[in-house]
Amino acid sequence: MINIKSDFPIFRGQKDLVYLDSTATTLKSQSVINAVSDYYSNYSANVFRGVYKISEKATEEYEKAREKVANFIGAKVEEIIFLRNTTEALNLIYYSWAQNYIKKGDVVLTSIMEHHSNFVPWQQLCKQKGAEFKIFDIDENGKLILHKSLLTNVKLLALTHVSNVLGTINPVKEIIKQVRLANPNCVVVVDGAQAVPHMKINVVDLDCDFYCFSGHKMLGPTGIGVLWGKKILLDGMTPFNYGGEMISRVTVEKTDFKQIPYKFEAGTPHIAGAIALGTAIDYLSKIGMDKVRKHEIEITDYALKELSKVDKLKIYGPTLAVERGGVIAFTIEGIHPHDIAQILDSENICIRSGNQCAMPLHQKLGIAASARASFYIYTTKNDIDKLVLGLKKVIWTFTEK
Ligand code: ALA
Repeated sequence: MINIKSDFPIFRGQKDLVYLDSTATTLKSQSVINAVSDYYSNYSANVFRGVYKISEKATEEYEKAREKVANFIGAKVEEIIFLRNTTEALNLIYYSWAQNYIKKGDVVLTSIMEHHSNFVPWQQLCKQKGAEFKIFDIDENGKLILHKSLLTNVKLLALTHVSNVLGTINPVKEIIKQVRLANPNCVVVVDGAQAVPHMKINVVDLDCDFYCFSGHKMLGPTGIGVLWGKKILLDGMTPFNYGGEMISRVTVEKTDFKQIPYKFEAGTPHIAGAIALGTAIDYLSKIGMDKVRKHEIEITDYALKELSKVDKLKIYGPTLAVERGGVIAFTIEGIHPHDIAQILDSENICIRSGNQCAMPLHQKLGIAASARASFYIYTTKNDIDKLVLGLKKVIWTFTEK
């Protein structure tokens, strides 16, 4: 069981803070904060543009970060594109790949458990192109129902690796295998926002085509995210943004673009963000992703057991901790999730409430909103105990006396 709260300065100022919203964004370790501060304090020059020492240092650190990301997910360095977040990565695929390749009559397959970021672009794409929008449903345990009939003519499969609501870990590798058997030319996009921070990922082993994730959900700063794509696809794609540093030559008549990844990184990037994401990866690697995952299973298992003892509380998603990430969405009969979150906040306990950016899933579950507690490496069993006590207060508040 990991207890590393002392590495996270937020707990120094707020000793009784119970932070259970790591699915929305994680806290930042002192080392990550130091990396941001170090860049701005000591070498805050632009990358690729200067021939002076601090610019060269910035470029070197930025590219080192790209290497760390590549190693972390088993990818080639040139296939790592720094963007703002998962949403931007998915939109890049939508604009630069899907707009050119999806045609009338093609099938685009996704699932009912997607975050809006991996649902709305494909829904809109299908409307624009006259393509068919198909959706994997879920069973009563929040697992995908993998109907073979859905696999016919699939040109694009867009799937989340781990649900940000149900916590379900989808058998992505197996699904990709099946989809490729039925459709050898299918392109597979995986939303890894809730997976990369929590478990060892190897994009080559998964055999997807694109994999997207955000730095801020894995201790890194906000505003830095990653698109990984297969070189053969990225090479054939048009740039997403035009501007500085993504061109090799411009004349009045024409423009030649740089090679990947640079043709997709127009303008000054989030230099400090990328470097500090590299530091976050160092931090996670030092713990070891197996240990990160083991801790998450332990905490989730404990939370599932303790929460199931709370009166009138319904948990959504798989029953076993090993089948889910560190996130538990729940409702309490007769109490609105926003009220739950607000009363918990009065106890300094942070959870998320609302539709969790997954309205189609909530419609499927027959609820307008849910409450959600989510965990990371700094979450302890003591935090879960405080959550359960807090929920008892919530129920007491709403009980007629
Ligand atoms: N995608 C983030 C969440 O699920 C913001 O909370």
